[in-house]
Amino acid sequence: MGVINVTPDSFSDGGKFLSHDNAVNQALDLIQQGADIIDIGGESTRPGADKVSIEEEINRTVPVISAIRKLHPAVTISIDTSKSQVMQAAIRAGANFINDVNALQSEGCIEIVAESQLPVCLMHKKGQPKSMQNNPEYGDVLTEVKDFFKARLDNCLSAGIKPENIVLDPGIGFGKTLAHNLALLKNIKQLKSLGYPILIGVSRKSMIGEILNEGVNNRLYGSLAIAQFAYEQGAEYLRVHDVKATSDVLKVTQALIS
Ligand code: 8Y7
Repeated sequence: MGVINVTPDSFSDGGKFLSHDNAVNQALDLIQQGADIIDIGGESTRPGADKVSIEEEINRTVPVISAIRKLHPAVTISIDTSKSQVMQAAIRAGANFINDVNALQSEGCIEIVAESQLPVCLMHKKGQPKSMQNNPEYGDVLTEVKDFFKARLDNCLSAGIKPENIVLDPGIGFGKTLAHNLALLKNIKQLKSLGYPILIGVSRKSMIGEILNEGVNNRLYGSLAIAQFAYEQGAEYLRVHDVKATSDVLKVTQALIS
C-alpha cells in the first residue's frame, strides 16, 4: 500500500490545483513502483494534527480518486478517512478499499462499509491525534489491542461486514510509546491468531526516529528493516511511502525464505 496525502499547503485555487496534480502524479508513480493499493488521505492523522471539515476532505480526495480510477481501472484505491460522508463520496468516485484509523467507530461508517461490501482496515489507536502521544499508558498493550479488535470485530460482523473483507492494524505510533510499538511488532503472530490479515504502517514514523535519532527524511533504512521484519512475521499489508525500495527488499527476502 503506497501513501498519498492530499493536503494543500495553500488555500488559493492555484495551490489546490497543484496539490491535486501532485497527488495524481505521485499515485501513478507509486503504481509504477509496484504498489497494489494506493491510500488517499485528505486529513493529516499525524500526532498533533488539526481536523479538516467534511467538505474540505471530500474536495481534496474525490477528484484525485476519480482521476486515478480513470487511468487505472483495476488498481485498488483506498480512502483514508474516518468520516462516513467522505467514505460514501470516495466509494462513488471509485475507491474500493476503506482505511479507517478510527476502526469504523464514527457515526454511519459501519453501515456504509457493510452496504458497500468493500474491504476495510480497522486500526487501533488510543486517544485522539491531537493528544494521543501525551504519555500513553497501557496495562498490557498486546492484550488491550487484541481486546479492542475483538470488540470491533463483534460490531462489524453483526452489522453485516464479511470476515473476508476485514484487515486489522495495531496502529503503530497512534497513542503508543516506542516500547508499545516494539511489543506490538514483535507479537504480530499473536495478532494474526485472531484469524484476520494484518496491516502494518510504520514508514518514516517517529519510532524509527527515536531508535536512530534521525529526522523524517532519514528514516528509509529503518523503515525497510521494520517492513522486512513485519513481512517475516506474517503481515500481509504494508503501508509505505517508499514503494520501490520496500518492494525490492520483500522480493529478495521472499527468494531467501521460500
Ligand atoms: C497509518 C494509517 C497513518 C497506519 C493505517 C503516517 C492513515 C501517519 N498511519 N493507516 N494512516 N495504519 N491503516 O505517519 O499505521 O503515515 S497516517
